[in-house]
Amino acid sequence: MSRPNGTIASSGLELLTFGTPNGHKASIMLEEIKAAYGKPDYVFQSINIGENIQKEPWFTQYGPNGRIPVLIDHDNGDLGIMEGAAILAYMTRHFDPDNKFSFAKDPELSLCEQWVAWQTGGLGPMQGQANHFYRLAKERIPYPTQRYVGETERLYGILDARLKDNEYLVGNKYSIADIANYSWVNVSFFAGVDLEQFPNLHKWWQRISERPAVKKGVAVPSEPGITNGPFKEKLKNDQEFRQKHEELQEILKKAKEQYGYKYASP
Ligand SMILES: N[C@@H](CCC(=O)N[C@@H](CS)C(=O)NCC(=O)O)C(=O)O
Repeated sequence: MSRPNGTIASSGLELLTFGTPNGHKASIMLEEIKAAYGKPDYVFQSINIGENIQKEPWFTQYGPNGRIPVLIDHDNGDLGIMEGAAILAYMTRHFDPDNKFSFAKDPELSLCEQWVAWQTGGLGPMQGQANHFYRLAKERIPYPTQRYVGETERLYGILDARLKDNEYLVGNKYSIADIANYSWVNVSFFAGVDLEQFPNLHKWWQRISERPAVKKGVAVPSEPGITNGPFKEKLKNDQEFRQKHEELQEILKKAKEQYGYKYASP
């Protein structure tokens, strides 16, 4: 595929995205709305963030932060919206008239906003740093490794407690609060967090993973390798991968011991 260098549509919705949790928030929502209402359809472009396409002027014209995802509504003056949470809100406001994935009034409306904000301000940034220090950085540094993986575990504990007596995060209805948080929980193993430590959260993750629109959304722009499903398969079947995983887990364990990490949540 050639390198994207401009928009590809002149009407309807166009999503600029990549196979990451923040990208999945947007694509899952677009697929859910399409499945529930039969419209709108959308086109997408794969923005390889490793190639810095998201920093090019044609992209930052729509998403000034130079990060994916960005949704462009060509039918609304080519309006570009960055930030997964803002995309979820936009889709809700314009394309979810029956509040199938949102809420019309309080207390659910404010609680839904709360859990989306919590994901954007807490879970996403912390788990993003856990990814970086646990797995992606060129060197393994014990302090930030245990700090960010530990904080991600604390946040998973908050979700786990919330889901103890609730099937979904708000009002016992699947909503954008679940979509925002699911997209990150769906890549827990990549950040070094064993989801099975959190039984309520694990069941919630399984329940949401079964949704056809979620499966479709997670496969945009292409089938991912970093989500929990493929990750666990690879652990079973690929010896080299399993060895690397065990090494990283050992480094994490030692880092936690070195700094006296104690799991405490909530
Ligand atoms: N707060 C933003 C975060 C967006 C973000 O961090 N996107 C990452 C991919 S998950 C990205 O584009 N990284 C590439 C870069 O930083 O250049 C959201 O929720 O959408």
